[in-house]
Amino acid sequence: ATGKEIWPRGDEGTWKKGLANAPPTDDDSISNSIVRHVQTTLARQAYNLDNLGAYQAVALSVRDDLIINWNATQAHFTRTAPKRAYYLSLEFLSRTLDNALLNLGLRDKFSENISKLGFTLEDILDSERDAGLGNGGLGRLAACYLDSSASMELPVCYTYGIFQQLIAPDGSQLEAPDPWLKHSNAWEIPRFDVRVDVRFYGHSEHATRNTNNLRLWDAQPKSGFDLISFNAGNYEKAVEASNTAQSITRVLYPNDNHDVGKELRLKQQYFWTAASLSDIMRRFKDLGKPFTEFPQYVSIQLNDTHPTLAIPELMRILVDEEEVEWNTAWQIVTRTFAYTNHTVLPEALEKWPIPLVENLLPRFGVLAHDDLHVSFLQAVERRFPGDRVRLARMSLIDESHPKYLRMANLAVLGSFKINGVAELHSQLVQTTILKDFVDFYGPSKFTNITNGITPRRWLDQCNPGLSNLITEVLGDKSPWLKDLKLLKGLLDVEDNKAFQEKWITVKQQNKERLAHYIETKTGIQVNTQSMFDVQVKRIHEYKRQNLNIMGVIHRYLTIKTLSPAERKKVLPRVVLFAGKAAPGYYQAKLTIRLIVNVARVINADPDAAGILTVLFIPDYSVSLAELLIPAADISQHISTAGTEASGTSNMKFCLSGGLLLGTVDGASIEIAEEVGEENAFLFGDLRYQHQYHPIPIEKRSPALSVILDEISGGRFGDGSIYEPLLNTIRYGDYYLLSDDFDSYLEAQKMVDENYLDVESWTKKCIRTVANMGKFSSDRAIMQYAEEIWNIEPNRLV
Ligand code: T68
Repeated sequence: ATGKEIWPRGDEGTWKKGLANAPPTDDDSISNSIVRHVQTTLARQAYNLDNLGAYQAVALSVRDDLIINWNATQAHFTRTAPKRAYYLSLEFLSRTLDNALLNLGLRDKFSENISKLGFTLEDILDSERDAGLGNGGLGRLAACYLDSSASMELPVCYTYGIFQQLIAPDGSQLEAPDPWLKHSNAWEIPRFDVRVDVRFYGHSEHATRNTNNLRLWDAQPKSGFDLISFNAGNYEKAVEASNTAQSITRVLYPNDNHDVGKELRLKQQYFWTAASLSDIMRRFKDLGKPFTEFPQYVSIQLNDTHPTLAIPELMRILVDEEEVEWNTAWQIVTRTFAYTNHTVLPEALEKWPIPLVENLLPRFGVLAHDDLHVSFLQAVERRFPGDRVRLARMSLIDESHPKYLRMANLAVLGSFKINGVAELHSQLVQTTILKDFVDFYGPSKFTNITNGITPRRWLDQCNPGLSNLITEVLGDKSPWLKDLKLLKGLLDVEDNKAFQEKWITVKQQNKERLAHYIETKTGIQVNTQSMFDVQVKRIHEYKRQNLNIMGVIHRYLTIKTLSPAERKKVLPRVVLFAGKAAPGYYQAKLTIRLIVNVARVINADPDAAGILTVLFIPDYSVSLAELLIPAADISQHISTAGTEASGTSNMKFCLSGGLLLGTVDGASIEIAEEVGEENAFLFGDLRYQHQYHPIPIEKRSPALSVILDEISGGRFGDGSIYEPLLNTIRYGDYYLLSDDFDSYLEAQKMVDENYLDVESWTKKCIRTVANMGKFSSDRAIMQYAEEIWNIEPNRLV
């Protein structure tokens, strides 16, 4: 990097002969490489190789190919020294192998070679554990954005990812640890050569750097083992430092859209941001430029407020370590950071007790509490003299007991751009939680970038049948996968009968693939001639799985009133739920229990047999999503209007030709705009202000009231268990179920009626897919690049 080293050492020809310049693609080299990894890397032999071993060997072979490309990319970046954007995220949700094979264009070749070795690609792909290093949409978004960009580096690593979900005999959720790194992770390349100090309290811990496009950090103590204590017979003390350090990266906090405020979480946030910033700083210093040019070479995107400590950390580095003058340093910082908000829910906005911050990170106590805080308040006071209430709202500090540091306010203060993740959400951010800041800075500091999803994973990889059919119509597959607006070409054939037939066949095959999975996992057979109705996402009151299950009960009670002859005419439905509840979220766990027990009663009732099946599929994950989404006819996104920032699974379902049943919320609004209002089932209106209900439930929604009584009365097992859940609806109804129940049933009726006309339904599905181009994460990431980071594609040729 200094340009002074002579390369290569020794004989250049010898080096060059040994270097691979392109991934090996001929048949023999692929199988040879797999066999070589079995033999030497894994030290195993053909006769005792199982799927897991074969997976590891295949993954390592693919990794060899990736590394060749990756090295070339890095060399190219070093040569051209472009501005870099860094996406700081505490979460990342993915699986790698299939994605890598597809992106390298080597899937078919590997598949053939794997068969020659006596395995199947499917079994091998199934052996990969999910990197469940996230809770929900926010973590998966990071993975979609990484896919859409070759120049991002993300700092996340946990020993235990999101917990594994089990369902107990009484229907409750149980949590088990997810040791995702149990079998060494082929996608990690340990780098022991670069170390970064991360200091807490008066102690410090050490980190090793693992290098990949996804940057993973692991905490290690400065000295691993205290030999003096050990020799003195104090074995616990001997490993104490080691355990304390390693516990930092041990587990993912399993909350989504809820602030937990635990010290270990604050440590994690600081650990990852500090390690990443130090890495960013090292790379910048290699350029030999003055610090005032830092923002010309670096943009840092904060994925929610979780990595916001990076703001005071960069101040600390510049002022304390690099001796940059305070105002200059603040200029640099505020031209470097941008902040993405993912929620307006008050309970999700992060705040840290000041005593905790001061104890763990003494320097930040001073930075945030005194310097930044005071000068900011003075600026607000100058702008709005005497407006004490406004001052209190905008302050970095919530002056309660104890005092709290408000992370969103800090993120806004330290960033040059703030964005929401869908049009409506960005409007709400600017008119509610950050309104004062819009008044203060002006609207140009605030913007919208609607989320996107990667079509490589969420269409080509998870729905190969549909991807192939689309390619039949549009020609070569690489153009439309990179420019998703080309899907519009499908409109030319929407009336073509043969095409419609093929479309229906693909959906049918996807349903059968899912039904097979369900039968193996749960023993329950589903009628694949049914409409598949799916709601999969974190279990949360605002997402209203409760509304869905109440609707299911309504459907069931209606079936019970029909004669056997009438029942024969009912359009069969399979209603599928999946999702995890935060372990400490009592109401959400009760919802799971209710769903499981309602499902049991309905599935055991001969009157409903074949026409209504309800299932809660345990342990929702990215790989389960890949199976469920392509099989759906309809998917539900029914959050209380104004609460779901964007939603991204709504995009995934629509891109797989499932229609949308949803509220006027988040990105669903934009999806309906794009695909045509007549092709989506939106209901309710925008009422994000909570209204207090003095009117009894029997008056607000008689239909809903009946259902609450059925549950109370014990129709689905001991009703008293569900009283806390039922009471939140009867009294208060914060999430407005009673307001929306009747229009929800209306919308469901429309769905049923529309589904009966197969041809018109199929056309709706085709039109939906054809108009989903906007929701590619390629579009989203290019917007970040152009409108926020000011970076350009820097292609390796
Ligand atoms: C989601 N947020 C939004 N948060 O709920 C969703 N929270 O509307 C949006 O589409 C998605 O972000 C992407 O923008 C989350 O997933 C979390 O998972 C989370 C994690 C920790 C703390 C708080």
